[in-house]
Amino acid sequence: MTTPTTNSVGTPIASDAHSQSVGADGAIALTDHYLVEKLAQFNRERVPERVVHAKGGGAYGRFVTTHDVSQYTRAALFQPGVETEMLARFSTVAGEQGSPDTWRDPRGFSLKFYTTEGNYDLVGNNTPVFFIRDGIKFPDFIHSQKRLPGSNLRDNDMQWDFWTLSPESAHQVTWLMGDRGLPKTWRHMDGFGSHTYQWINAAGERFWVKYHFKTNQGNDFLTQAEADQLAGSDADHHIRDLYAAIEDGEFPSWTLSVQVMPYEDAVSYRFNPFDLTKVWPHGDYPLIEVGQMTLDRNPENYFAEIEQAAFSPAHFVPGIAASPDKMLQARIFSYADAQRYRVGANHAELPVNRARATEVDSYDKDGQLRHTFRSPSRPVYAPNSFGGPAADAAAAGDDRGWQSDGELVRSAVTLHPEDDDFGQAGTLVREVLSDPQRERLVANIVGHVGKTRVPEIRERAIQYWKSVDAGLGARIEAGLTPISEARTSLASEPVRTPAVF
Ligand code: HDE
Repeated sequence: MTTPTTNSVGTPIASDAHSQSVGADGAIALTDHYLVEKLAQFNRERVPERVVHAKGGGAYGRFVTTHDVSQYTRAALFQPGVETEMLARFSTVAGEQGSPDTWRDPRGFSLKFYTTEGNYDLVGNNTPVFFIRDGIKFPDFIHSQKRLPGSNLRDNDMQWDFWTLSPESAHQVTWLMGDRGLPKTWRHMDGFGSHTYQWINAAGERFWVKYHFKTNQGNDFLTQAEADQLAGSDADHHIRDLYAAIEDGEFPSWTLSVQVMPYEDAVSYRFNPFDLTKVWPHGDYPLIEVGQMTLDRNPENYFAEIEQAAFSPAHFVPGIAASPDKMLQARIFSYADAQRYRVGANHAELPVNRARATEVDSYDKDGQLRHTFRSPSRPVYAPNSFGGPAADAAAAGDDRGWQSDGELVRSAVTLHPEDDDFGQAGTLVREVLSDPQRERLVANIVGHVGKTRVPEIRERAIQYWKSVDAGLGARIEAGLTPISEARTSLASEPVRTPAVF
């Protein structure tokens, strides 16, 4: 038995095929409020897309803590045996909502854990480092990765101009130009918290940690040719793969391990342990297994649950806190600000963003689309004499942060003995990559730098790679020579190139 279609307030409607008009062929009547409602609602179906990580997909799942790490953290979700419902969203960075899943890019790896102490968000990437180490450069960095102001085209000169003028980017660009820049699917890539975070145990002892989610499906990648082909034949390749795998009961899973650095080690460590362009060699701080993350439920409604999902690095829970990483601190402001703009002041009330395993009991009230509220007998201010909730430092856990002092300055981070911009990128190339991976890295870089048109930028890119590794740089230079020569011969002909800046 078909139920009647209704309008937005539940009233059955007469037709979804014919507007109300004067006679069959006459003027449409403004009294056709259903026609008006339908067209007006249609105009308002989009919320502003994410300014970065716009293209993505996700699924629900669960995290199970399988090992005892309670000596490092009191966080409820990381106590042995605890199972926590969660949501994951994976994404590219620079592409808009309709862009191909298989463009070369880092992949977002956003996790929301609905814990008994409130929602904990860990918003990382599929690479352990990042392009910059100070958030003030982030808008400029993203501008250089997106589109030229005049032609609205993406531009390799912009990308390499920014990267070669920001040498701290070398480690992440080496990851990006390698296999990790083109994961075969989201199931076949690792995830990282990237930043250094702070864990605090029940005794109030503090530790520095880095998160590693190792895919249990094994890392796998696309070649540039495969990725280019898929970009044309199936722009939603990664979304489709994850959705179908879960539909088919092939639930992807990851093993979470952490590296733990004793609080006191940070000051004298050989690298700045809070510099997001650096990793901690596993020989210094080995991986300690924590638990298993499994994704086993697709969203019922993409827009409601994925497009409006609000992940924020500011969503800590007791036993987990920030660190002196400047990038993490800048992100603590930015995400909720982006969500207030994109989704609205009360985005945390949406089912996907609301705490699920505990009660929200705050003094927040009103604001657009507010629809949850407390009993009228409950005070709306603190302190109060009428039994409203009160802040509880013990329940909130230790948020002393860390020891810090000094004049307010604008400067680069403090360098530690082995800190430089190219060292870890060179180690990655020489000691971590296999020969086939190095071959693909050279080919990918030659292909990408080869699309630059400004000779000075191309020359600077060659020096950039020679600074990473002399042999690698020489091979890239050799690979670019024919392209540069061809460009030089062409330069004599009047070629119209889009204005670069
Ligand atoms: Fe983001 N980033 N980011 N980012 N980022 C956003 O927040 C920002 C950075 C990452 O699936 C935005 O809600 C600043 C590092 C992911 O919904 C925005 C800085 C890492 C996602 C924002 C960074 C990330 C975002 C846009 C420099 C890896 C998708 C929409 C300090 C460790 C989250 C939004 C999702 C999204 C700001 C750098 C990863 C604009 C200011 C480093 C995975 O607020």
